[in-house]
Amino acid sequence: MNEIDIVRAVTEEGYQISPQAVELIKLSNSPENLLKYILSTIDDCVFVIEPEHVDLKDFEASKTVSGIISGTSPGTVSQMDSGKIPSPALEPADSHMMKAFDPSLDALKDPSLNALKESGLTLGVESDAISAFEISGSNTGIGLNIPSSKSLAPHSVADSVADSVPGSVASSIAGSVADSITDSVAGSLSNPVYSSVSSRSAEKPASSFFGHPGSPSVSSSNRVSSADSLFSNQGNAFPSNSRDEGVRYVPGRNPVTVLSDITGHSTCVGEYMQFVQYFRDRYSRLSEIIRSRTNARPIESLKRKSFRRGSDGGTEELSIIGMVSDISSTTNGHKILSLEDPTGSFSVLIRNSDKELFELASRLLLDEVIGVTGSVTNDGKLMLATKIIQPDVPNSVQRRTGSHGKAVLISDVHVGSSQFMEDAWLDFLDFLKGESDSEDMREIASQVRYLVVAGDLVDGIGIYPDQEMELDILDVYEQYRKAAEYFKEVPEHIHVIISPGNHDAVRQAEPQPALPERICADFPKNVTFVGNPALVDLDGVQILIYHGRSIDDLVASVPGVSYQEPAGAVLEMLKRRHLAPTYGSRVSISPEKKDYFIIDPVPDIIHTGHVHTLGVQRYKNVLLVNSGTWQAQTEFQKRVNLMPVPARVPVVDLADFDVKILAFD
Ligand code: D5M
Ligand code: FE
Ligand code: ZN
Repeated sequence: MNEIDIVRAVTEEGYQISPQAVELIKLSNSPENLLKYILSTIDDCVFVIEPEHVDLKDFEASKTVSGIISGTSPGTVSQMDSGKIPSPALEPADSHMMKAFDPSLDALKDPSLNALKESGLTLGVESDAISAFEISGSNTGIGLNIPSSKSLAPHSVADSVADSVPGSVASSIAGSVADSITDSVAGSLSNPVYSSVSSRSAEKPASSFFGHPGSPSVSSSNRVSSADSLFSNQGNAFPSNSRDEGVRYVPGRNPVTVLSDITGHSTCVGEYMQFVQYFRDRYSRLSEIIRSRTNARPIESLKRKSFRRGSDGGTEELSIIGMVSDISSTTNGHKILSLEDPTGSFSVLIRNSDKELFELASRLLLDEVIGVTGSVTNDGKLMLATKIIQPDVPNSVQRRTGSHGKAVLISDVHVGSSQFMEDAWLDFLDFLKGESDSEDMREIASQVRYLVVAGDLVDGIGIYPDQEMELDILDVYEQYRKAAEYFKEVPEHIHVIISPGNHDAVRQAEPQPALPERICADFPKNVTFVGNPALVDLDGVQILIYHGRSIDDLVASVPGVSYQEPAGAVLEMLKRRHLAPTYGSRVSISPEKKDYFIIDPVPDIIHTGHVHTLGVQRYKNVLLVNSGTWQAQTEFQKRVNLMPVPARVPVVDLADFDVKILAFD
């Protein structure tokens, strides 16, 4: 059990832990059991586990412990961890380097807060006072104008369940579960096994990402109930090795290491606890990234007066990290976010007078994980935000260097479609074979080491209504046989990596595993099949391959993101460090143990497709490429005015990340 496992296991239970305590636990000859023991016996009012809570007596230390404890008094945050693991239980309130909330400044510029002042209430600030300028009477208990059906109920699992047949898990969950189970050819969505899974999950309360009890009022406990605990429900409480699953090395002149891939590792059977565990993994890993930049506290602690008061008794600013479970607007046009962490949920007010903050809040998506800094009202029910922090990419992120040659990035080939542009595709194959007419093209071709396909290799069958009207090849296996023939033309030294998309013959729920053996068998040896998404190392350059179905969601919900500039959507993913932030929209997400959509580590390249348009952007040393398509405009695309960019190929130089777009139309 390493440090990360210990910290994760602790935070999943709603606690934090000091590095000294982590070191002590590591010294035990049975760290897992020791940690379970600590977590099951620790006093409820403790937030930070310190060395004093670690009793090695019954969990014999394998090494001497004296050096660890001496020199650091319990509760002192060492240099190593300062800013990472706050110890609010032991630090005096005034030691936090936080800006005091100054009601005389921003707050008074806000007309609604002026209204509040006029209403005779001081800026102390009670949330009841806020209700003086908003409509009161909702069932949130804080008097704000949050639509009652949404109030404090997290979006994802709760919403999905909400509109389902009573007593069963919502269609979106059932769909993803179903897909997870079948692992087979797309289109088998009506398999009866799904309904039995849904009804098995039916009795469980599902109002929370983290398995909080079903009631909209937040539990006073700072941890999930023992029935929902990972420790009580799972044989192995610590997913310690899950992170290493899927590492696969494919040697050769142009080697490939598959670093992260669901293929062969799907654990999902669709039980309620798996959704809870999925969201916990998402939260704990994304919050860890944010925690390196802000000193956040567990949400539960905001409800304690002592934690939200400065030394002078006034309101001080503090930070929390939560998953966005609801976004709503007040009648005065302010925004209310509901944030949830493993210890509870909290409402956050974003005032529209703070233009920059409000603009950022307008781009937030349900289920993304953010940090928020602000001051809490006296009754401990509302935070007035002054800052929103997304996980983002550190400025210091370095590009991996020292590689050479070129990687050709394509997607959305759609073999089998009557709109498949075979002539252009054959020209492309000629280019790869070094048979282009132009000398320059032959020179580029001679440097190509990798060809990466980000999904929709074939058009498939039954993906959209009336699709068969636009198919040249009606049998999906025939489509793959045709594709295999094409790939036999690609020179052997070029290592081809194929990842599936929503038209391919694997489960529709993401993460999708690699194409099945029956299909792969027809392809030549230089093809490596991976899942979707997949993080792959191309001889020293890390590329994250994702088909990009979530781009449809991002275009629909983030202002300024469009199909014409698809790399902009990928940029939004990168800022959230997540490939599919919103659960339950167009992307059907299977609740795996590990959240495969988290962008960690930061890759050198993110390669997406799906929307059939081309886009290249750079953001803090990360190259974002959305490759186009080999399919001309379909009837559907005509109807929605989607102009595809076919037969254009981005070629990335692996030494300097320069991108050239080659045209084959
Ligand atoms: O998706 C190509 C793009 O077109 C992607 O943005 C989805 C959209 N699309 C295409 N056909 C449909 C239908 N029938 N309904 C909804 N959205 C559609 P691709 O995955 O390549 O088909
Ligand atoms: Fe496509
Ligand atoms: Zn697609």
